[in-house]
Amino acid sequence: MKSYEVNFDGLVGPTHNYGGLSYGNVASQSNSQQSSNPKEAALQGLAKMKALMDMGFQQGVLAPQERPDVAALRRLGFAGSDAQVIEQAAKEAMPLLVASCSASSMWVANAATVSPSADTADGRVHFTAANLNCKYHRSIEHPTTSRVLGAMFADQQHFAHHAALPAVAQFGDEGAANHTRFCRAYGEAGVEFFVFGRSTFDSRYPAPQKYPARQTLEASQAVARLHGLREEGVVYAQQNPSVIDQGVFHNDVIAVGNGEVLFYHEDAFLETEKMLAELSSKLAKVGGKFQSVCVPRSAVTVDDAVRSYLFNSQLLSRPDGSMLLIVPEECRSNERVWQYLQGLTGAGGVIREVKVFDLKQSMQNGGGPACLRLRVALNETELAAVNPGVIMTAPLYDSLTQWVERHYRDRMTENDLADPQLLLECRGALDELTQILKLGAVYPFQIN
Ligand code: SUG
Repeated sequence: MKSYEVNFDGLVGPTHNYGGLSYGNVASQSNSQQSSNPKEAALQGLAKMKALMDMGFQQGVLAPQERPDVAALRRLGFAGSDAQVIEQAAKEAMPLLVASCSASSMWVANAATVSPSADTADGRVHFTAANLNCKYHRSIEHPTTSRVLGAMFADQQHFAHHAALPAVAQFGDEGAANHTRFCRAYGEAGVEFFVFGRSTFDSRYPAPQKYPARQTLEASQAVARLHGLREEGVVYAQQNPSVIDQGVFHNDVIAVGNGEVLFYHEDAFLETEKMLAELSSKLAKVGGKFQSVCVPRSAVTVDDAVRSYLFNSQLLSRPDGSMLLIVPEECRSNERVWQYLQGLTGAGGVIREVKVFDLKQSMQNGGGPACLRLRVALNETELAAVNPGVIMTAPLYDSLTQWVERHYRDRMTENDLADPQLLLECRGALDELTQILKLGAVYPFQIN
């Protein structure tokens, strides 16, 4: 049976802004308070989806969330009508209003961890929504994420959904940003690779000194248990704490994998040799031949990687078995990175082509091509069971582009977030979106 990797990209929501909310994420901190352009952000994301679809890849779309999140503000004690809640928060606690307005759900690599059916004990595709509890503005995403994923992958015969892990730092879980799967073919059993930043209960693992390690080993282990993964099909590795302290807040900022290939920076992991050997022997047991492509620090520094997002790229398989790397424009403007990429594609290795996309609006908050997509490996039968409303087609691209043009502002600053009219605009837009994507009622304003 045929199988595919389907990339579901997060559609950027209408409140996209630069709130400076993510300590440890260099771009988010350095662009704080700049004015943003939500319309351009959404169109940049849609252009990437369309381009991948046109290249023959399976592409889907994941809906944004209701923002401002008035219900979240009410839980923090703001009361009255929706407009009063927003006005009061703007007056008394602007950082909370900004957090409740973040369009951060666009980075759907953090929406969930997904295990394909070939890896799981019950033969279903398993999803665990990420609790994202390291940052308040992201910790409020998972209830709606679960409803949206439930509406996209509704068929219980093929899809199993798990609620987010307990919402405490000990089980900090950032979803697929710290998870990669290696396999010979998408429909065959593979090796799931979980990368964590620290351990909650075992003090032998070192931790970063400056910035938070968002993913714990215990969270990764819980997800592997929930998904019914075999021990032989799982590898855990620790991220190098010193790169976290240099701004590598997720593993997908320093490594990316696809098929039998891991593309990574020399400084990405601890005990790299041991980890590579384990990946290689476990993949061999399911018939695969592991290959690693290490980028030396002498060619690209960790700082270059953080600024250019070289590793936050999409590594995609082409029909001839070679691979294509989708990188952000910032890779072309970094001389060392661009030179490295020219050498890489010219060397006759597995990565043969690089395609560049302008995703500046998202990049300025620390979200590159890989952050914007959730990978779901599906066989033909499972793909047919996905809600067809969320699979990208030329007509869907046209309707989403027109929808963005109709509803989105082209400039957003902190003052705009305090405008109660924005809430009405967003709800109107999202109500229409759920009809376009055939999701049913998924937003708090639609179900309460
Ligand atoms: O969680 N930025 C996101 C970026 C997530 C990138 N995802 C992956 N690497 N997979 C984060 O730090 C910034 C929001 C603000 O500052 O307005 C933010 O949430």
